[in-house]
This record gives sequence, C-alpha cells and structure tokens, in this order.
Amino acid sequence: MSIELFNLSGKIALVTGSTHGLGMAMAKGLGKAGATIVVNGNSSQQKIDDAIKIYESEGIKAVGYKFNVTKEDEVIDAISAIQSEVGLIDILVNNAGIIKRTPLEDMEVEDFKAVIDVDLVSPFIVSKHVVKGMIARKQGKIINICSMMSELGRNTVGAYAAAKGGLKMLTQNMATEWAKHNIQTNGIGPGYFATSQTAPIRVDGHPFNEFIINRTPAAKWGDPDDLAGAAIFLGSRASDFVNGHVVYVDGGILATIGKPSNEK
Ligand code: GCO
Repeated sequence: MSIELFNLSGKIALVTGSTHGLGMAMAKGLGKAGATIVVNGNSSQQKIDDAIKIYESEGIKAVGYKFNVTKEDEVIDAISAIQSEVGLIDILVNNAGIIKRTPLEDMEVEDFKAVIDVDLVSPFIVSKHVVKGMIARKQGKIINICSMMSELGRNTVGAYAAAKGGLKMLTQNMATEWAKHNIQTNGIGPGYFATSQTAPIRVDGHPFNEFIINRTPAAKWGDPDDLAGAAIFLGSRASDFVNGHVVYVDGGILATIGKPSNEK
C-alpha cells in the first residue's frame, strides 16, 4: 500500500523550464514514478528535442512544448494544445526561473522587472490557466520552485529574493483558495545545487564556493537528483493533506546559523 501512494502512472505532469538543470531532475523523478512529462522551454525547439531524447533514453514518456511562460496568450494556447493532444494536466511544476546578480543600487528597473516577471508572475499565469481544469476535476497538484532566497537575503540577488519570497506567499495563497477543490499547492526550496545557474559562483577557489560548503551542514553542493524525491512526494497521493508548505531541500542551510571556517 505505502509505495502505491507515490505511483504516478497515468498522470500528466507539466514542468516549466525542464530542458535542463533542476527542472529536468524533478521531471525525471516524476517520469520514473510513472508520469508522462510535458517538457517546456523557451530558448529553442532544438533544446526541447534534445531534452526529449534524454528523457526517452531513461525510459520516460515525454512530449515537448515551446512557449514563453511570461506571455499569457502563449500560455493559454499551449495549455489548450497540451490538454487536447496529450491529456488533462494533473501535476504542474512552476520551475522556469532566471537570476540577475547586481547590487540593488546599480540594478536597472527593467532587469528587476524581468526577474519578477519570470520568477513570480509566470507561476501565477501558468497556474491560473492550468487550475481551471483541476477545479473542474476536483483534483490536482501544483508545485512552485522557491529558493533559500524565499527566506534569506544575499548580496546582489535582491530581485530574485523579492520574487522567491513572493512565490512562497503566492504558494500559501493558492493553497488557501484552491485546497477546497482537492488541489494541493506546495513549494520546493532548493538549497545550493550544482547547476549551470550556480556555475559562476561554484568555481574552485571562488570565495562563495568555499562559503557554501562551509555554510551547509551537509558540507557539499546539492546534486539536482536530490530534488526528485520531494517532487514525487508533492506530486503524488502521499501529500493529499499537505497544503501551502515549502519543502526545503538544502543540506541543512536553513537549520543552522552556520559556523566559522576554522570549526570542523
Ligand atoms: C545565488 C544562487 C541561488 C541558488 C538558489 C538558492 O546566486 O545565490 O544562484 O539563487 O540558485 O536559488 O536557493
């Protein structure tokens, strides 16, 4: 019985920004639990086709849809195409995100707005149009990808922190409004993971690299596959009474004040 709770056979999961990185890792987890993965990206059709090959090479059923999550008309068209060509969306993972590392006093307004648009407004836009089907069917799962910056500030990532802090509260309000329809809305808060997004600050000898390894009780950067379990849990019946929470997968960063570099 218990393992059955995590079985996603017959389910359809749309994961935004799932051609690489954390999005792909979480989508692979959902796919290996039985779900059909709707892969989304916006950079190029080639990138989506290459990603589909990777999913299929791991025995995962995946279909690709290129659309810009910040453009409501593209989102409406994509969701109706997905629901008529693939099927009704059971699980939505709002993962697509960007970051711009600039001190706030030097940040251009359009850059600030661009980060808010992708990281906070697009989860609202995509959820608004996917949830209508979930409300009609009285079931659904929404997972918003938050961050350490949903709880903590950091030099140069002010716009990102504003968006991820806002996304935590948007998650709570989605749960408040949609739980009565048997829709569970929760978040996943990744700590520091080895991805292309963190590559610039994860270089050997880079002070931030040393800082993270020392600041993280697990004393390492996370492996994207470490997120698969939380995605399966929040996408499955195992979380049918879990609502409005962020599951932090961070190696213990938020649990501790940290320690000086001379302490083991
Ligand atoms: C940064 C990082 C973070 C991580 C992640 C932490 O510059 O601090 O890129 O934003 O990617 O969001 O939870």
